[in-house]
Amino acid sequence: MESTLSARDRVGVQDFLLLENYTSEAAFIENLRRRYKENLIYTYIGSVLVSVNPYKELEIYSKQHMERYRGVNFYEISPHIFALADNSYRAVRTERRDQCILISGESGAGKTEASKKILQYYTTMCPTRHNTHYIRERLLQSNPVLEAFGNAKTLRNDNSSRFGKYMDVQFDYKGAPIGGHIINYLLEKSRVVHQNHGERSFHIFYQLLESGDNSLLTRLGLQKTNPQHYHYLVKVCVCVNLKVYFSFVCFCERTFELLKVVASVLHLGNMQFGVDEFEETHVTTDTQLKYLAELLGVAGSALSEALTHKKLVAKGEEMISPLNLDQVLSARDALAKAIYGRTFTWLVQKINQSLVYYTSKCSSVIGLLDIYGFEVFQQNSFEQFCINYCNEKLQQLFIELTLKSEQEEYEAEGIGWETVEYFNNKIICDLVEEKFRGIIAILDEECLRPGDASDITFLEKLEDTLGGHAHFVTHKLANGKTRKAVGREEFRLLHYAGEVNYNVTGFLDKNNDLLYRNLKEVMCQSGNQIVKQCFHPDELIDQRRPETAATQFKLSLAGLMDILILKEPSYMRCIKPNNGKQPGQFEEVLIRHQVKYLGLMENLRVRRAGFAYRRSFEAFLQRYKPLCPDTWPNWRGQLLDGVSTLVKHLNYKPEEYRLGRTKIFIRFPKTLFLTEDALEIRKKTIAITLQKCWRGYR
Ligand code: AOV
Ligand code: MG
Repeated sequence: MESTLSARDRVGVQDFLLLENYTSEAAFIENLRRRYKENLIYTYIGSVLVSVNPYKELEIYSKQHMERYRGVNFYEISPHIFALADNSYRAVRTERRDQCILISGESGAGKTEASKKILQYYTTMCPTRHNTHYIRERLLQSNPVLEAFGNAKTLRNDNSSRFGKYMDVQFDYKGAPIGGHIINYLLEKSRVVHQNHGERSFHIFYQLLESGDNSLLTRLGLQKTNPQHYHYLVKVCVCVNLKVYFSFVCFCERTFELLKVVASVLHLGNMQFGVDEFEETHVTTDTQLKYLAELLGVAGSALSEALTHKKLVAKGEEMISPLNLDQVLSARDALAKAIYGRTFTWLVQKINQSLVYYTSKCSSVIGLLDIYGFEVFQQNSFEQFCINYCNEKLQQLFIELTLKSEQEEYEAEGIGWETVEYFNNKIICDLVEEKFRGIIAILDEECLRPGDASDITFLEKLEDTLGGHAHFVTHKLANGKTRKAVGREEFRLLHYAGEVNYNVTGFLDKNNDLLYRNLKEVMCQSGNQIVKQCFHPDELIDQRRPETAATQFKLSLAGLMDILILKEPSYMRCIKPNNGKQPGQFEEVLIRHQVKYLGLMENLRVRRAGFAYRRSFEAFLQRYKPLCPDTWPNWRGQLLDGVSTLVKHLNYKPEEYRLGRTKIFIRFPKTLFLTEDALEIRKKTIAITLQKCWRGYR
């Protein structure tokens, strides 16, 4: 424990609860800064782990480091992600309580890296059963595959997760990993057809073009050229050095089929169309059509017909009408997005099949949640709206669970609870998801309304319904609620993490997420085994309107909350130190903002409201027993009596501490520091005495 005076001055305290001036934000930031300068990127607030992205490789993740954290009490060595991982693991192993580790923080803060480190810890440190050793490999392998298909370079992060991921790692009664399961949340598939300046599409496209060998590329009808040859990839962008993964053959015997799908998306993007003298739209790139037909295993003529016409079924009769050029282009984009999005889900299913998941009662799980972080760009659209809503939900869960568990602990230990004021973001969650008058409900209503519904009428409806809301602003309503300007096609939400303007353009289309029926029909007949599985003929029979994208997302998040609430949570809160992705740069304004919105000060206040520090009688006695002749070397009676004897010997004043049922609560950090300092001195005298004895013995 970094507790001696000089060490505390240099590297700060390893647990914010021990800050003398715990209500001061300046002291909080100063502590973070000192530690960051010393490459100590982890600090606790009690059991919550706070990390600051180092943006450089640190030598703290080796197997030796892992071993150092195995079975060690949370507070006894310096804070680490492995301590958090091990703590959850011990609860699973010894008490079979299902756990989850919730990692949050804005885009680029280090969530995905953290979740990978946790997985590495489990796959390295846990025992294995001979018949399930392959599970470790598969758990580890799932990451690069999903990252290739679901991550992309954004302005915020070169390896930004564009999908949400919840992964259960399943352990048997001996603590060996025996299975796993992944749930994916809303992939940002619009990225397939459009990227903002300076961003890229999903990694897999570039990986395929950069490292596919010539014969493979020829079979896919692709050329090893600059990615900009492909319309869907044209945006200029610096290269990112990412490892290439084509080793996922073990996941699916269908790697080539999968690459055919990837290639077909690129070909779709390069399709061109012309308008003839009858104003009908036709495919003008026959080579692309030929490749597409071959890769997707469909008839070229059927595909070109389906791309340029729409088929409606009304009262049992089919009506076919030609599409104009704009409609054709958006039908093509819709197809590319559908193919890619569904293939991604297929991939997750394949990985799940290879992982196995036991429903028996003899197992426990640790769930790892790694989602896309809160993000704000110059232009924010439907995707950012969904991503930021997801972050609101997680924040809500964090608030409810940390406060609840704090209160419960006080009750369980029979110690009085003092209420603490805090900002509850439930009001913003409601604003988005409430029935009938939430933003999603209004959006759905506009999507269903026949006639003149448009993105702008959606905006007007929002204004009518939500005009008075404290967290909702538009151009018309901006009466002093906010400092920045709101555009005429925008609405602004005052999120817990900051203000974001959303441009409504495209909201209706993206929420509808429609794919024309005749394109679906063609895909259902695909000879490509993956595409065939992704488009099921039942879809054509079902006349009901599918749930909109936002409603599906809302439902899937509600499902996620149900999963998480049944588990015992651990939290990691990641902080991004600068926007330049640079090591060693601690930008105070940026960090202060995150400390504020992650609610870290409030978290600290709640934890410190009563007592700065608590520890089980057993752990306390074990650590400090050398300080009292009655407890050293061993205490033989009740733990409570032992602790009582010890603190009396140490002269703790009654106002300094309280004994609960199983834990000692210490009010001020100073009490603990003095005890720690005394322990240091005592250990030295013990060592000297032992040396003397040893010499005498010789
Ligand atoms: P994110 O998951 O929180 O963002 P990542 O985990 O992808 O962020 O981290 C972004 C980058 O920061 C990584 O690619 C690394 O270069 C660096 N990094 C993060 N954590 C560490 C670490 N512990 N040690 C060294 N480098 C690190 V997003 O998915 O965009 O919300 O959507
Ligand atoms: Mg990520």
